Amino acid sequence: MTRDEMMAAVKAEMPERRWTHTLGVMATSVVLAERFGGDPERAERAAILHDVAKYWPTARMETIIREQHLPEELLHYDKELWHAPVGAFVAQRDYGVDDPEILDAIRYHTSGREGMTRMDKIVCLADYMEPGREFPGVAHIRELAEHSLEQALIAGFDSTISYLLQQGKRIFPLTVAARNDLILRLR
Ligand code: DGI
Ligand code: FE
Ligand code: FE
Ligand code: FE
Repeated sequence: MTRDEMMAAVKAEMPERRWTHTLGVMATSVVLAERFGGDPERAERAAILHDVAKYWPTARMETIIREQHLPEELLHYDKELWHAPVGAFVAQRDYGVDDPEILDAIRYHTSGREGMTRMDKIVCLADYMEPGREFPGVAHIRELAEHSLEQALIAGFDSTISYLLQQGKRIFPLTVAARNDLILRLR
């Protein structure tokens, strides 16, 4: 599938404001890949598809999680987490993506994971800091991202974890593992 075909198909899956967010994640992923020695074209592909399943009905995502043997543990955490692994499955099945790094960047763009690849980090951070994002601390994340992919991403996870704590929500273990691992490797 060409880049334009993929963009048109993804756009049709979501409301206008989510498509605008996707365009922001695409542009930011390219900038970050150029800044930090990643592959801009492949990072952009992952960005196009990263939220492809965001507006799927919960039941449809749950069915895929069960049928495709995605981690069922997800079902015991916030539904907001589900669209990422489901999106990776959809990218492969419906969009013909077979590049494992692109699929992983989609799969882990929400939770993060231990041992994040450069592409995982780029897409996850771009998702936090694309120009349309507004949340407390986003300006600081953008500043850190001028120099360090890892420090900016840690600040992103910190803000998500703080938010989840504040809301009294469960924290998916991969997010804690991702943050711990990034901090360990910084030393
Ligand atoms: O899909 P987006 O809105 O662009 O962003 P995303 O895929 O990063 O989803 C973020 C949402 O997921 C945010 O509202 C917080 C929520 N969430 C719930 N539990 C967790 C979580 N995010 C992480 N990283 N870890 C969690 O345990
Ligand atoms: Fe997302
Ligand atoms: Fe994210
Ligand atoms: Fe997103």
